[in-house]
Amino acid sequence: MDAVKTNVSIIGVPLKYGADRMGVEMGPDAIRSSHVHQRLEALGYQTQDIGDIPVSLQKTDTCQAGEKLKYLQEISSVNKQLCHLVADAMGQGQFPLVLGGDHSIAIGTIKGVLQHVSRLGVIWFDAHTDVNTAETTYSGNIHGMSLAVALGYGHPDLISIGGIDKKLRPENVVIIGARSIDPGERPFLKDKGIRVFTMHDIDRYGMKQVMEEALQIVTACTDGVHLSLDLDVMDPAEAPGVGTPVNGGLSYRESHLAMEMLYERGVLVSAEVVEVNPMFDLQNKTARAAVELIGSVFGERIL
Ligand code: HAR
Ligand code: MN
Ligand code: MN
Ligand code: MN
Repeated sequence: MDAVKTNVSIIGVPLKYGADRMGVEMGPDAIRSSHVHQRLEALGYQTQDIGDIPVSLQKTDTCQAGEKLKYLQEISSVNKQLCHLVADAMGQGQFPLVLGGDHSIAIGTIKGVLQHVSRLGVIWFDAHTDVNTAETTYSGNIHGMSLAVALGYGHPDLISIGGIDKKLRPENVVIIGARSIDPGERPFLKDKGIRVFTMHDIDRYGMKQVMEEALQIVTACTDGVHLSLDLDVMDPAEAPGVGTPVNGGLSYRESHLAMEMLYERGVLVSAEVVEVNPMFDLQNKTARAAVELIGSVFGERIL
């Protein structure tokens, strides 16, 4: 991203069904209103906003009690469209910047990127690990399953998006900032060998060392890296506007250091910023933090 300033294609995905909680569908507009375009243009990028993917409730009875995966039809339909749009943007040489919406949209984003970069690394910032499946989920919320789906595990309607053969390899994925991992997710992470840098690791080794190791892993056998940034990775004091806050998250500066180091490495091919929920936000603090972090991802420096 460094030498030539890529064109950035902004794609809004006002999806809330993966979280089954209202408010997160306002995320794309809150981020736009916090001047994401101006921020990128000030850094020398050309931006193109392709607008929001239409989200509709397909059936009123898709979310009955006892249903394992809530709103499966709605979520797979939106992610199919997103996969196409991301692949099309990349085909035109643009950098896709996807604004969520809940984290189930990582399915469509990653599947779209995989059409162009099959050996893809993923750096996943999140308080959660999002590797549930129908067998392990307590909530039935698909935003807690999107990383598993991108690795090829989950409902056939989801793992088939963009082609069943298009999937991440676990050795090319890292999760950073985790502090809420469900019992059923633990064996999955261990069996697949996914490297998780928990908040404990960040406390103990510092963000600098964690990022050095993480970047080593996601770049070793890949041709590009996708950033999946769930704003709940930040401490709720810094980013209160999320649907599932967990205490003990990243500080404002730790978050920026991570994004700055990611930019310096020059390996990013795509990014998504998810889970900003204006209904729980205070004075737009979380949407603003999201845009400030996007600035760092694209090369903004203090001096
Ligand atoms: N692990 C929980 C579940 O599967 C919570 C998932 C959470 N929330 C997110 N994703 N924002 O990172 O329901
Ligand atoms: Mn297409
Ligand atoms: Mn998440
Ligand atoms: Mn999360």
